[in-house]
Amino acid sequence: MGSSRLIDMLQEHPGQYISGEEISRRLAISRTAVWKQIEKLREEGYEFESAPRRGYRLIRKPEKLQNVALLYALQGCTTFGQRIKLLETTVSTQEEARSLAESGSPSGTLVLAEEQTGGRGRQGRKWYSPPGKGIWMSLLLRPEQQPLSFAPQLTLLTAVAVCRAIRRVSEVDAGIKWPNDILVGGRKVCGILVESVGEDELIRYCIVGIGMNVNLEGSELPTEVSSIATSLLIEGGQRIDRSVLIGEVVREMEQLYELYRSEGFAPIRILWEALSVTLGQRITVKTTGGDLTGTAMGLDSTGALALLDESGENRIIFSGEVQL
Ligand code: BT5
Repeated sequence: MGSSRLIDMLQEHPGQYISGEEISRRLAISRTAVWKQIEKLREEGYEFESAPRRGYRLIRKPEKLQNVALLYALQGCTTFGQRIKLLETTVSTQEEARSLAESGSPSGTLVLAEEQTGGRGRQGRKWYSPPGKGIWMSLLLRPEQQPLSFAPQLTLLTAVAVCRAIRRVSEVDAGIKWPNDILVGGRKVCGILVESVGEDELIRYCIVGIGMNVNLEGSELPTEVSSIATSLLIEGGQRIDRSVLIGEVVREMEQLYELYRSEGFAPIRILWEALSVTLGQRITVKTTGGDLTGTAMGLDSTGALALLDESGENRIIFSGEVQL
């Protein structure tokens, strides 16, 4: 309690020193108690400058996600992100979201964690999710009367939302690699995993997992992925307020989902194609039926990738791994 009053006091005068004496007087605690509180706050990630006689000033607040900041960033959303579960650490936010879905949580519920110990990608691959500097989140959606084929389109819609959000909060030129990667300069900054549970050919619920490397330094990227991965900090040279970025992603998703509901996949497809780094490229796609090489032409009306293969034949690919 005491330390939050101290923070309030330092924030009232941004950038200015407040003397230890004044703090002690205003909080009615001893000078030693002031010093102890400052030390405790330093351990929590606050950074202060202290100077003899002048006192203390706040330089940087910890980068922890906080409910208040998230609620503020999510202003304007009406269903997405209206319930938030914020965790310090968890195995995977996908699992948390799934159990919330099964216990009746509403569409739009958002699960976030500072760290995942068992974050996952597609086909059981690992997703590295070190603490404090990334966005590891899962959004529960309960689409009404949507066929199972909606899930791949939701992946593409999410990629558009993430890309637009990144471009809005940073100078970073993010692009989409079909179907679920966001790349910057050829390296992966974000991955998307949509899992769905269906019943009678219709979707009961979807869980949209988004993993984004935000404020990780080069040395903080796990060595296993350091040659293929990057972060927004590395690319843009600027720390980004994760709450703000989360707000942008979720708001974009809500708006694009509304667009999808009123006009179908066609406008999403146009936005996706404009942000794609895959189109026009000669690529090889690893599919369960073998490798296919050709030029990526675009998306078909369902969201599958249209490829003009080396014999001049048009191929439609529903799932696979693209190698650029
Ligand atoms: C993905 O899978 O890209 C989907 C990742 C989804 C992660 C989110 S985080 C919140 C939610 N909770 C979860 O448990 N998951 C979701 P895929 O296309 O299969 O790519 C996985 C591959 O990306 C790995 O095999 C690595 O090569 C690489 N990779 C792993 N961690 C990475 C990271 N932090 N940054 C960049 N690349 C990474």
